[in-house]
Amino acid sequence: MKTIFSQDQLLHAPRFEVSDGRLEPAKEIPTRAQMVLDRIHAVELGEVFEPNTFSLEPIKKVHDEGYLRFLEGFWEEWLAAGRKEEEAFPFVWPVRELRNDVVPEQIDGKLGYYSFDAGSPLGPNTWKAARKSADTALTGASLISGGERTAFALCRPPGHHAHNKFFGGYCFLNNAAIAAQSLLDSGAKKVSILDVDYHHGNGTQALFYDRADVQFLSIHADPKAEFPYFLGHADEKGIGAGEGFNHNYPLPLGTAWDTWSLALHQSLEQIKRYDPDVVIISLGMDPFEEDPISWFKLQSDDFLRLGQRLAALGKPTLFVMEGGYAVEDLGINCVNVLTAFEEG
Ligand code: OKP
Ligand code: ZN
Repeated sequence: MKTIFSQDQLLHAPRFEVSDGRLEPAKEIPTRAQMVLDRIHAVELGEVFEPNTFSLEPIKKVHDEGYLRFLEGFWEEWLAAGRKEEEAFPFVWPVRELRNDVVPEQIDGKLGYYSFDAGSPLGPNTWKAARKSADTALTGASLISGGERTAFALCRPPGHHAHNKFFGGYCFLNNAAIAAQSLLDSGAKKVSILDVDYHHGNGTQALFYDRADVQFLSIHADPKAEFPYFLGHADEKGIGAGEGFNHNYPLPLGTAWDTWSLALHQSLEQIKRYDPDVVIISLGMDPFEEDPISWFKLQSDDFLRLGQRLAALGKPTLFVMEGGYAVEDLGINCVNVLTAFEEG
C-alpha cells in the first residue's frame, strides 16, 4: 500500500493543551506520525512519498474562506498584537444566545470565533502543517481516482473534529472531508466515510449533514460521557436531502471488540446498502485499550480483524489517519489495519 506523508506535517508541535480543567502536556504530538512511519518501514508496507501541492480551491470547498485566511495569517497577527507566548489558546466562545454573525476584529475574539475548544493551540507552523496534512489527504484521493484500490494518507494534524469555520479537538482542516469532496469532484457519485476514531467525528458529520452524496458513519464513545460532548448521538440521522445518510453508533466507555464489532457490522451493512463508489476510513487508533485518553478496549489483534472486515467490502478505500495516542503501539496497531486490509 502506498503511504503519503510530508515532514512538514511535523512542524505543528504543541506543548500544552487545556484538558480536564487544567493545562496538560499536549497529546497530539509529532512522535505519533514518526511511530507510524517507523512501522511502515519495518514491515515494508510499501512506498512512502510526498504529497502533491494543491491550490486552496479543494480546501475552500469544505472550509469557509474567512476561516482559512484567519488560520493562514494567525501567527503574524499574534506577534503583531505583541503576544510573546509560543502557542495561542482560545478562551471565549459564541455559545447559545451570543452572536456568531459578526466576526470580531481583535485576536482573542477571532480565536474564539473560529474554534470550539481550548485543546488545540495554534503555533507558528500550525497552518503549514495542517495545509500539508490536507494535501496528503488530497493526494490519497487522487491515487484512488486514478484507479488504485487503496492508499494511506498519514494525516497529522488530524481532521475529523474540524468544521466549516472552526477548529478543535486537535483538528484544523478536515482532511477526510476534503478528500471526500475531491473524490466527488473527480467523478465519484457517492462516498462513504466510516469514522472509527474513539471520538465522534463531529466536523465531518456537520459538513455533510444535509447531503446525500456523502454517507457518514461513526463508531465512538457516547458523547454524554466523552469529548466532543455536543454531537454524536444516535438520533442524528441527517437533515433535508441528507436525511438517512448519517449513522452514529455511540458506545459506552469500556467497550471491547465484542460490542464494538457489532457496531462495525451494522456500519458495514449500511455502507453495502448505500453502495458507494469509494470508502474513506477516518482511521483513529484510540479505541485501543492502552490509549491514554480513551476508554475502549480494542487490542492490537482486533485491528487486524478490522482491516479484514473493511477489505471484505470490496470497495476502493482511502485510509485517512485521525487520532491515537498510545505512541508505543500506534505504529503496530495502525499498520495492522493496513496489512490485514491488503491481505483480505
Ligand atoms: C482528537 B481525536 C479527555 C479530553 C479530551 C480532546 C480529545 C481530542 C481527540 N479527557 N481532549 O478525535 O483523537
Ligand atoms: Zn480520537
